[in-house]
Amino acid sequence: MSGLKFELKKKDPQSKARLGEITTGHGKIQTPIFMPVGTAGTVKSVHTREIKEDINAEIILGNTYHLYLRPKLEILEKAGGLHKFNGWDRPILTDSGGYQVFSLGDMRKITEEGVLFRSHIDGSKHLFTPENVMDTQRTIGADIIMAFDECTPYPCDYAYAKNSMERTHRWLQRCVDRFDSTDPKYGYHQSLFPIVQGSTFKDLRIKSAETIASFGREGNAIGGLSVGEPAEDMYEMTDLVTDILPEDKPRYLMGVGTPANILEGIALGVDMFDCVMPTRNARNGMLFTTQGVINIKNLKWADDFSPIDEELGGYVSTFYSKAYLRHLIHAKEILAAQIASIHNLTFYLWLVREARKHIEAGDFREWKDVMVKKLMTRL
Ligand code: PRF
Repeated sequence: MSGLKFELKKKDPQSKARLGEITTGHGKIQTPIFMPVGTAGTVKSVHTREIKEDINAEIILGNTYHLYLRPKLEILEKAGGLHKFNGWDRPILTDSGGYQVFSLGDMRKITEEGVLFRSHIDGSKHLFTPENVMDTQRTIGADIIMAFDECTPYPCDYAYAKNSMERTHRWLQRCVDRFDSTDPKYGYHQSLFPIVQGSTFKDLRIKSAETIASFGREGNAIGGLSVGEPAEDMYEMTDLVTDILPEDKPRYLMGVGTPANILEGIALGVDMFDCVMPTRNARNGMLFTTQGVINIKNLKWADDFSPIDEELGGYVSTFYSKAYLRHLIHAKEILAAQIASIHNLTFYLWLVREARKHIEAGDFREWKDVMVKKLMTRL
């Protein structure tokens, strides 16, 4: 069973952007990459075949918190893991619950042992510890699994951020001990990525990045950002951290973000991104297009029979018109969520593919500066 491989193929001369390739037990991932979020084992309103063939996603995300509560581990284990359960045979990454217990669970109580919380589904009580979260992610069977951390809220005072970061580091040691003393359940390798925290404090971010790097794992993540802080702070912290995390391992910026955030993150040396934005906003009528952002609910689209996004290409974006999608959204038709989600995800995967092309061509920086402005235009 071979480990995760990361090949660094090219570096952009005018930024920290990199082109790479990750090899997992379920195939290769070209980086920089965007990972559609499939919280409960499904990318909401999108078929597995569409994620593969229309959107061309190379890896999707699942959430430990949700899958543990429902359908529960017994079912996932009986299925032979999440890949078998949902039919997705490319790579999967699972988040540890270190974010969801804080954003979704009621009555969370954090102790050195772990986090006690109540299920948002039925109010039942559960304890997540670094150890049981590793076991749970072994059972779900993702190719890449995340360490159990605390994502600090924003704003957050220095003392809280420091204590929390130090506890996240202690939890990481416990995650590593458990993970390294257990085996994968389904015959392919799993990799554990640790997570940098430290809120928006420079010295804490530096300390955390150094600590995380010293564990020498197969990849590293940056957490605790995109939680309400100004974008400049997010970029400044990311910049500091990517200077410290090893160059020869993939770097994952968790829960980020808008198309512009992703391009800036790539310029700062990040290789992997995930965000609910393309799917969640799709369901509310917000479309990301090659020409800028559209609120498809607006009256101005009522009789616009042009394709959703001609330049983007792809089946739904060229087959359906803006006027028709606007009608479906207003009529609260299920098809609206399907078309809008597939369109937005096709756009996000197009965006990272274009970024890779421009890193390859050596003009990423110039392209990124023009693109960021264009993508923020409201049409
Ligand atoms: N930790 C974990 N998951 C996350 C985050 C984090 O800090 C974030 C922060 N944006 C998103 N998802 N475990």
